[in-house]
Amino acid sequence: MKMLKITTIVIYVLLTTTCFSQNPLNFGSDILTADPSAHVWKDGKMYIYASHDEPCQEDFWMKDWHVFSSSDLINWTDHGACLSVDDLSWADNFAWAPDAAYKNEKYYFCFPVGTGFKDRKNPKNSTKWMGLGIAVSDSPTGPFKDAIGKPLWTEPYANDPCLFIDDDDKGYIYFNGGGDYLVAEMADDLLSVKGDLYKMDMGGYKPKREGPWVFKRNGIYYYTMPEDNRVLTYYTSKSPKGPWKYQGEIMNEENASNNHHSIVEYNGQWILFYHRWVDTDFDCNKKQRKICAEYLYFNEDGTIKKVERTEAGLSKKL
Ligand code: FUB
Repeated sequence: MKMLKITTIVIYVLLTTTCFSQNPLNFGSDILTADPSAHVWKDGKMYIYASHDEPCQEDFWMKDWHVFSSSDLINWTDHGACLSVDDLSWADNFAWAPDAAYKNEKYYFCFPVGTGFKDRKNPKNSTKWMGLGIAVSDSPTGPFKDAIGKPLWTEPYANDPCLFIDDDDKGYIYFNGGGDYLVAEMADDLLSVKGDLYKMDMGGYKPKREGPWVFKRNGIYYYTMPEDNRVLTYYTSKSPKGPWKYQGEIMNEENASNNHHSIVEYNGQWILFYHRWVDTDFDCNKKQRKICAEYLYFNEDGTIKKVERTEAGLSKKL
């Protein structure tokens, strides 16, 4: 009897922690992934465009990006590297948080990359520069080909792009770079910026932040971001260029670590993808980044309900 009880408990623990534990997402290997940019394309599948950490990385020296896809958000396929800095003539490092878009029956991959290095002890010796490139493919999984052979612009410094296509098919690029919250309208072919970078009105609140993510729901535009690089917060607006109204926190900070994210609707349910710093088996014994996901809910008035990090993630019953 005692044996039966123990076996039942062991099976229960295994089922709840192994089979039903979906965070971090299971990409079928111990690949280290961060900065998930999630999109649902016309085949109905979810695609994640992610940056790829080297094991035990120290200063975000990163070389390529991977694409993952899933039909049930539980079983994922790693389609491999969709682009690498080795494919570029103008940058050789910092393959950071990318984004993707579908327009003109093509898939566009917008990527931040750079050159040089950051001297953290003597910042005046730093030579690091980062800019945004644009690559194109006929397939959502790539391979993508650098479409213009140079960055979209060289000044100002830019990383963490969000390429948002509005319902009227106009494309906008939002990015991280300095204290200004900038956006630019993209040319119809998404291969250049149309007009000047536009400084958005953020309602008087412009904290330090990284990767913005913009989406639209029920006619409201949402500008979401890791505020102070760590706490997911958001603004809303009636226009893709603002003015924006600050609305507060989506997900709190964990271990003073960065938390890049994206928010997307899948079969009527909204999902938050984000990364978490987790223990791994790598020799360095340091926490490393892996992508996780949670359901996200809205209040009646369109505000976002705060999201908690869970082990179960998307395996929870809706
Ligand atoms: O992955 C490199 C950088 O770390 C990203 O570009 C930032 O958003 C942060 O997640």
